[in-house]
Amino acid sequence: MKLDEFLRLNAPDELAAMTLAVAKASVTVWDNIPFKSGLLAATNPSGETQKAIDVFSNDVFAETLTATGLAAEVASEEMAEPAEGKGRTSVAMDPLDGSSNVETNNPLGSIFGFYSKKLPAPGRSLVGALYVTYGNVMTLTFSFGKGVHRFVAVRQGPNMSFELLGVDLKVPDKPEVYGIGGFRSEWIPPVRDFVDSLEGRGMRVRYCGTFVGDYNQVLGRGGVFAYPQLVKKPGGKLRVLYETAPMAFINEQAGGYATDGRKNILDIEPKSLAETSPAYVGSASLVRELESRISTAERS
Ligand code: AFP
Repeated sequence: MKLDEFLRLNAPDELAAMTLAVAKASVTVWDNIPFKSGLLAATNPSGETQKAIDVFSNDVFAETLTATGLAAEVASEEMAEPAEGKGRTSVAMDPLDGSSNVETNNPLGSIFGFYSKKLPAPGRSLVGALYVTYGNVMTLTFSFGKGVHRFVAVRQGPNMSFELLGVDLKVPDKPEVYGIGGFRSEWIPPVRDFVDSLEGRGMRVRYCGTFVGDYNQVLGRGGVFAYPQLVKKPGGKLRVLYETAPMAFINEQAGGYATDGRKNILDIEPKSLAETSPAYVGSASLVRELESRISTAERS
């Protein structure tokens, strides 16, 4: 089944239209990555001068979403102020997640949260979320509150289509992988102790340094991705609106759990667009165990 048909049957009209717009724009971003990676000349096939890939992807997605007429605002890691629109849905995006991985050809991604309220807003006001992976294949994984679904981009000659890869994806019960960001020496002690216990349970470390890529394998294999609270950086690194809340929404729809160490990430009420939170995301029982270890350590 193709993406447009699936969305027509399974998504509210506005979200369907914005998802199709993001899908189209993500192909443009993907096609331009080689020209921004330093591998090829700094001009694209049309002879246009290239911007850095993160600025380029921000502009492509912001312009595309604004042009749908459905966005009330589009906020992004790359913009100081949101782009205003005339629609009802607020979009928060990380247009190129993992951009420091461009040169080494590690996976990259894009993350979108569709909020029913003006930003900054809590994850509980998300009506949909979506992430794109630019890996060995390009995929779109999304939820509008009724399960998590995935499409893959397929190019045949000049035509690009998105074909259904999976419906109602679930984080497997048996966890296999973990990936934790930041320096180990700076993790808070309960996180260090927890991670030390994982190999004894048969889990393997798998970490690429892109949230989308690291979470994507957790969704496929079960486990946990974390960018934890650090001793000197209690707020961690990842941004609530653009990154942790949309991924927590998808993860919850896949049967998983995501916490900032104290509460569900979706219950965070960010005070600013750029607010960060620690993030522990993945298989429900594993992440709940970690949350309880953190709260026990805080009480003692
Ligand atoms: P960049 O976009 O600067 O590459 O950062 C990526 C990211 O925000 C997120 O995608 C990763 O999970 C995290 O940072 C990795 O951070 P560390 O490099 O500190 O592990």
